[in-house]
Amino acid sequence: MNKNIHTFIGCDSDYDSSDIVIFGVPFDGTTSYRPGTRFASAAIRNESYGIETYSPYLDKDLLDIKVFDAGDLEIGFGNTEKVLEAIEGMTGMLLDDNKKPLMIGGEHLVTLGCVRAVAKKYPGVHIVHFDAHADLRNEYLGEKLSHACVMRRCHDIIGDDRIYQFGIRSGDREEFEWAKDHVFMQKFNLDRLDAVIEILRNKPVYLTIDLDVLDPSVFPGTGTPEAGGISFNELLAAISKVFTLNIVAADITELSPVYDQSGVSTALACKLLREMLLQM
Ligand SMILES: [Mn+2]
Repeated sequence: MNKNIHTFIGCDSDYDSSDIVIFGVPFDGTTSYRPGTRFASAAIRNESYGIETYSPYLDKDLLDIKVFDAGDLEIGFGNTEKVLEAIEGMTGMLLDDNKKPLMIGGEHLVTLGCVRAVAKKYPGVHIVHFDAHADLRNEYLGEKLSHACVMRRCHDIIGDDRIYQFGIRSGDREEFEWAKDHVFMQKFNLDRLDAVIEILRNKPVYLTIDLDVLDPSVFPGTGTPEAGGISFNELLAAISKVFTLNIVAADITELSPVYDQSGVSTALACKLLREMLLQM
């Protein structure tokens, strides 16, 4: 008899022997349009049993690597700063234990908690950011801690020329103007990724994937769908390049399973997570 353990498929190694640690943050407290990302990490664990542990893309298997699934952070709603502190604490502990954190959101603001911890450990960290949205507002509806401001808050910490955005096709005029002087922004697609990879070689890199970078036709399960996105194969090829860099931590955010009754979006997230784990 085995005890009932519910992890992402193939990720049931113990903490001490694991190199990578997954944790979920079921938080969507600042979501402005359609909430629901709080259900993403549980859905990803559930539906992960629908995919294989083996990746034919990489000829690697989750059963051959050591990953600890720490479950979901216990968080309250109503105090965003407290949630971010919990994420920062968790990430900092994992980094101190020489683990690579892979966080499952949640809305995109959760990235800020992780980046706070990563920037303390690796002051020279750079961020690679895939998203439909610039997320560069200084405030949104009077709130500075908002999913719509997350990359701006990361910029507050790490400064100019450290954030590399791809796939961006939504934001207000001010964000796009501000971006010109402070971040690298590739609008609409993944062009120039190869050049960025060369710039970031030998630097510590944080990878954040807002899944709405994908076209809503392949990924409808998200709160703020934005037409004109990239394909799954394009994202897969891109992250394979990004993982040739020194990735010190990563996240995937903004899956909102309830908006895709077909379950395809969750299945896609599971597959992407497997490919990330195998390359991390
Ligand atoms: Mn987005």
